[in-house]
Amino acid sequence: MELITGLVTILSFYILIIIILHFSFPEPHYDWSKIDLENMNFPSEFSWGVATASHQIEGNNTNNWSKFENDRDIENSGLACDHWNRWEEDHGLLVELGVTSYRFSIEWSRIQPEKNEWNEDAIQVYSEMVDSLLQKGIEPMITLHHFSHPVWFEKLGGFYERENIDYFRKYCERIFPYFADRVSKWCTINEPEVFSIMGYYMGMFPPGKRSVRKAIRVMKNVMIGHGEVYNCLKSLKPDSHIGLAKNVTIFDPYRRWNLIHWITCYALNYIWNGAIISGLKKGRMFGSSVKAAKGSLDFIGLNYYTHVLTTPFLPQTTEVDLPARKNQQITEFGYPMYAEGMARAIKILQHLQLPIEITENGVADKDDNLRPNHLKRHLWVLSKAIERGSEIRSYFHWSLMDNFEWAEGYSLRFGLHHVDYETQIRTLRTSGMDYREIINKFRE
Ligand code: GCO
Repeated sequence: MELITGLVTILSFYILIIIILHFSFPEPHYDWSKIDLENMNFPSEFSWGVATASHQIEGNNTNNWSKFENDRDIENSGLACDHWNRWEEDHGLLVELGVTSYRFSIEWSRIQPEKNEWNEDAIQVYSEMVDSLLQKGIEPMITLHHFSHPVWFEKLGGFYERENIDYFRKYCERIFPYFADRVSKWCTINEPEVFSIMGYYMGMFPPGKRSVRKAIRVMKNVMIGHGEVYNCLKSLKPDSHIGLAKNVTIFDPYRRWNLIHWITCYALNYIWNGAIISGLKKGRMFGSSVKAAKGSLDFIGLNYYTHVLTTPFLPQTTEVDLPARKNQQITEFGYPMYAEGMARAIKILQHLQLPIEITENGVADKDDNLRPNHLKRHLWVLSKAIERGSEIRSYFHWSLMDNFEWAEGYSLRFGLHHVDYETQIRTLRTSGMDYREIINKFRE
């Protein structure tokens, strides 16, 4: 009898916990058939953009990534979109789209190919790019580190070694003055969590390591690096706007009645989102100090793509389809389309009490079947968040054109423009036309 009473008590307790979790952390799914996607509103000063990254589009870079591509025998980025030679043409595409801003990254390995070698010509090219954008009325946002860095830095241990942070800071300090008079928006680091976890735990990004301990150490160092660069650049030009691009992935338990799934969800959310927010807010992550990162932001960039349904059996590679809810559409990356999560990601970042820039959002979809709807749903969610009072200043679609998608190579196409890699011809997709129309409707 006592055993039965005991079991009933445990069971009731379990059910109570699950009920509390279920109602405290809902997973909303809208009935999109009842939503009028035309019904959106954006303030006239809202900034409309697209985003790219140097290694994914420029072609012929020699950096940690090109080295990894060769060492691992994975698909080579090669000529990519040959943007280094075609950037003027590509700036024309920006004008055709009607964007008011453009996020791109400067390739560290072009500017400092060796530890003691600086390439002024490369700086000059980026400087011309900035002039060209400004002449076209397009505001540049520069990312200083978007996954790629010079081979010599990688050989020294990259961000794994705390003392190497100095090289990154010195590099940023050196190039910043060339642009600071014309560029006011900067992202120090793109996705510190993706960079560390993919490179040091999943082993799918350089340097291809597989250790949780290493990934955490790199994440902390990258955040210290971010903080140091922020402080350094702000001292050079206090009125610049400096932030970082944070990938916020939403984690939900796969089975909402399973406590183990909730526990995994909580742990992953801390590692991916919570730790970095804590580093930025409190200067502490994973129980240790990252003091330089505390308060080191003028805005927070949000890169939003999807939610992950958690079980204790975590995928060890991105080459598997992640679990999804019954009616969800699956993107070519293997994760579901979940626009509702963008509102949740915004809420998470609101803990930082800073303006938000949507620095990335997009979808891998080679035939452009999903992208028009994907784009509109996310913009609709964004527009509602703004109506509710969230301070969101911009939206940068990922990406201007198809490009080298890291570990996935050229198999995934994220572009508003299709790129024919044989001829380098760019062709605007239907989604690109839709984006152009939306921008046109709302821009000043
Ligand atoms: C990232 C990067 C981009 C990707 C994009 C699509 O999130 O990995 O910032 O470089 O190409 O997110 O996956």
